[in-house]
Amino acid sequence: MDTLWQYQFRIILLGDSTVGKSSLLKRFTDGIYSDVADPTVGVDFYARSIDIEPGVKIKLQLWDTAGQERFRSITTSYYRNSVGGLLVFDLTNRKTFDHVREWHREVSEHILPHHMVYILIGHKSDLSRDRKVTRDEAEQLAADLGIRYVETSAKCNSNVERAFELLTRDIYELMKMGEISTRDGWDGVKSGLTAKVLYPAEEEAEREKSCNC
Ligand SMILES: Nc1nc2c(ncn2[C@@H]2O[C@H](COP(=O)(O)OP(=O)(O)OP(=O)(O)O)[C@@H](O)[C@H]2O)c(=O)[nH]1
Ligand SMILES: [Mg+2]
Repeated sequence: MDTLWQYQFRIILLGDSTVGKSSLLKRFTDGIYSDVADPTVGVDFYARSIDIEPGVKIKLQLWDTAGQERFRSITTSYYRNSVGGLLVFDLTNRKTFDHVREWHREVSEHILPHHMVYILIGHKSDLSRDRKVTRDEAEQLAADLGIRYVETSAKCNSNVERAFELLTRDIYELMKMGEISTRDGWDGVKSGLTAKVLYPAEEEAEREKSCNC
């Protein structure tokens, strides 16, 4: 039987081809890494759950997009239904860092008037000798965009869990504050069957109020 979850978040991976989006996802969902990886064709789908706090399990639906320009018409159709996005660049490839602002602008404009919660990922941190982007530069870009920055390596399994957990936590907190909510015709966030577990005290109070005896 499928594990029960309270919420489902749809998360999308964005960034140039070969930055390591699929490798990051395979490490996070299957715990595997390969030095040989085929470019993604169109869009791939992965899933994993995270226990965000006691009694609250979040199912992540993870959409892996092709970075190659020729698939852009397919990948753009997945932006709208995502609540979170990982903007990924390769720390050893300057161009991929320079393109992050374009990715951010393209996606943000596409989903207007709605918003997405992003995290900036500097990937392939294991290749420290080939680094072309400093941590300071990347942190500055993240600050300009108003988002978090994390350096990851799928090869060494460094910070992979942390990156997904931070993004999930940010979305969850915004949801608890009411800044993100489920809405008809949008698949970014969904409530599971046991969503009431989240606020049992409020539920109890509601029940007492509506009691006629
Ligand atoms: N050294 C190192 N190489 C990595 C890492 N992650 C991915 N790679 C390599 O980078 C190459 C591209 O990885 P992919 O995961 O296919 O990149 P992608 O972003 O999914 O590319 P597209 O599907 O074309 O958009 C592969 O040869 C991977 O083995 C990492 O953490 N460290
Ligand atoms: Mg890929």
